[in-house]
Amino acid sequence: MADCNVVVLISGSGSNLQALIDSIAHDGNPARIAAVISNRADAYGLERAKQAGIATRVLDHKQFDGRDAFDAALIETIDGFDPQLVVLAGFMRILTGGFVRHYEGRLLNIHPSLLPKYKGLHTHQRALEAGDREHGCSVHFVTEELDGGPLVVQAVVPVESDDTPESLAQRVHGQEHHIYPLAMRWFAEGRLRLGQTGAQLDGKDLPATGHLIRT
Ligand code: NHR
Ligand code: GAR
Repeated sequence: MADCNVVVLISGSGSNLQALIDSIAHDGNPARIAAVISNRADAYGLERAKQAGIATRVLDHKQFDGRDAFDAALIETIDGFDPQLVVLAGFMRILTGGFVRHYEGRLLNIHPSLLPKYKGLHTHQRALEAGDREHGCSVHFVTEELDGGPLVVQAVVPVESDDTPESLAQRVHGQEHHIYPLAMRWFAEGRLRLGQTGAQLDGKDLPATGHLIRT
């Protein structure tokens, strides 16, 4: 792929954004982050973007009359940067079908569970309450089905007997910071695409779990 301009959407601390920035600065990741957009003005990730010289925008969902109006404004802002890829990195607003279809095949999300387990929120607590021995994180193409789109890569994290939601979240985060730069790199290199039947890497269908990494 000649150019891969990326727009990153955040709502919070932006540690995944930082991992993407670092992989470009230090590991030769060929993607270029054109802008970071937050729905919250106080998101710390905006500071990380400014530190890295990346354009930032804030679009506060509370200033819009409903999800359709917010998503329409979001599309306009994103498309002003002409991205080949849009990356959700801790973005906490559910997106409308219209938004998701507009970016079909060029919209990635990272989710803190081994999807299809634990879609939605509070994933670490739910994995502990279920007594799971393994937990982890997933990168997937976003489709209209919330947290249900084709998987690109998953990292498995063993659960320890004395884990709390916080301690488990911390180790899962560590893996998120590996797999998101990896997925962005594959996309920027033109190796990753969304095919008719799911995600493809180097022209071959990925397994239903995506590329699986065990630590
Ligand atoms: N939108 C679509 N259509 N499909 C997906 O797969 C999406 C998506 C938007 C965001 C991230 C997702 C996650 O990885 C994501 C995937 C927010 C919520 C949520 O309930 C759920 C899932 C995800 C993100 N948000 C509340 C809402 O009403 C607000 C919660 C808050 O503000 O704290 O939008 O987990
Ligand atoms: C990450 O753990 C990400 O997987 C999760 O929020 C965190 C954001 O951290 N995403 C969701 O829960 C989406 N609903 P970060 O702001 O430090 O990257």
